[in-house]
Amino acid sequence: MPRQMNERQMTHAKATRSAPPVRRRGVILYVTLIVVMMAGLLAAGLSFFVQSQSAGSAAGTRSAEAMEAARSGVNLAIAELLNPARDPKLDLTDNPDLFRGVLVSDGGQVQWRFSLVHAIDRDDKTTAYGIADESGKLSLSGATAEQLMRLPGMTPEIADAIIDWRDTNDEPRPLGAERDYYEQLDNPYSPNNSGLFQSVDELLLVRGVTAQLLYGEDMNRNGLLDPNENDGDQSLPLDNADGKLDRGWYPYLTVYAFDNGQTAAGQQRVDINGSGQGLSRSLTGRGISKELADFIVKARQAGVTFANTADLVGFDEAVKVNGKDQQLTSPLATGHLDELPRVLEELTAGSGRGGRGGLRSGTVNPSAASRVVLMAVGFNEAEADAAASARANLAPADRNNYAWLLTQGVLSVERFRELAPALRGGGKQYRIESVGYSEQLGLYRRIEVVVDVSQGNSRTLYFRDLTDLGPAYVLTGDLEGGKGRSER
Ligand SMILES: [Ca+2]
Ligand SMILES: [Ca+2]
Ligand SMILES: [Ca+2]
Ligand SMILES: [Ca+2]
Repeated sequence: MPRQMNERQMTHAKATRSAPPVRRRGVILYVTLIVVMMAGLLAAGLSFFVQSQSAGSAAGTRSAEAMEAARSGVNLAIAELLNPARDPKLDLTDNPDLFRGVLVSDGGQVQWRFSLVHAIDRDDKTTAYGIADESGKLSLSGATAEQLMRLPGMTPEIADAIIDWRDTNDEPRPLGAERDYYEQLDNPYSPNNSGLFQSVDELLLVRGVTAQLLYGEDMNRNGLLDPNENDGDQSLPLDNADGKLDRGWYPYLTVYAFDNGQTAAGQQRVDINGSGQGLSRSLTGRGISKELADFIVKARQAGVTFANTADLVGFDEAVKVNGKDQQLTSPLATGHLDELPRVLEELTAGSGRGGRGGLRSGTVNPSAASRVVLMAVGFNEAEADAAASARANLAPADRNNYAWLLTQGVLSVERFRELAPALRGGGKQYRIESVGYSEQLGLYRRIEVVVDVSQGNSRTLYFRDLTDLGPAYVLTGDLEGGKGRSER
């Protein structure tokens, strides 16, 4: 049986053919799409295509065009993420020149554009135009009860219930809830008990978690306090009108971010707890200085096991080498931190967080984490504020690891070593929120996609149509202030 295109794919083909993107970087992707679509067209038969096209209502077509504009934004983001020749200085997190109001089709009377948008937690701004790194969120599958407890509004009962929901046993924690609780409900169900959350929304099944706690007052999910979110019960949502936005837990949690134990370039990190002849060569092979490599090898020979790569910083201890006491001092110390970014990027300290195990780690990337998340993993308020200020001026390449927390004076050496087990570098899972819109028509579609690019291609982990929540962000022209109209 020939594969037939559905209406959406058809409109996609039409929009793609009649509306080549203005920006060149989108071209290759579009070529791929066109090839795929043409293959589908041939299989489906041209007559079917023509017939359906004329049957579609104008409104439906417009809506589909808005969706295609939004999808073009996602395609551009993925193309940039996968571009091996991408300039490391290019800022993908907040780059209005690249991601705001990008023209995808110009039919004279009607233009279609997209903007990539997300809430950002920085001293100087709250909205960013670009792609969000999912590694800045706390992993629901890896968070400890202690970390969960630091989320605003969390209770010990709920934190325990979340861990119980996830852990593979049926033994309730002191304040938790397991199978026997869920199975006696009026509409009984079983706890997850697989070790891994499937979605953040799954939290709603956990005892004590309400929509109010999970989603807060931010009904349109833009991280901004909109008028209806601060007028009490005059309009939905039912907020407390206190002039502050309760964002709930949703923006701080993820089930998608994981550390696969690889460098940004895709190489497995070198274990500093390794041994033997090969260790020194492996280290210098990754650009580690002879001096530091020698120190690591010596420490290993003396029986030192490092808990974390951050423990290389300021290491200064008496050890026994061949039965003799010797003071071992790391060359990596305050004033000599040039290699720290490379150390954090290229090296690991055994018992790696690789593979699916990475999903279970409660580590976050401070370059992308909000203050709430930083505090959840142990930063105090002053440190979280200092981190938010420092990273506003960070070069994009410096966000790949967390050396800046030390080199920019955000943390002391002691605190850096203390917090390092909860920290990680940049990830390969990204959240792309794209609004496709036409100012002339006042129409938009808004979508949210999470992609994983860790395998060298793009895998979609999550897709959601957010159109019903409003455009939510300042786009351009008529849609400014979120006054756009949606048609579906
Ligand atoms: Ca359990
Ligand atoms: Ca809002
Ligand atoms: Ca309200
Ligand atoms: Ca409020």
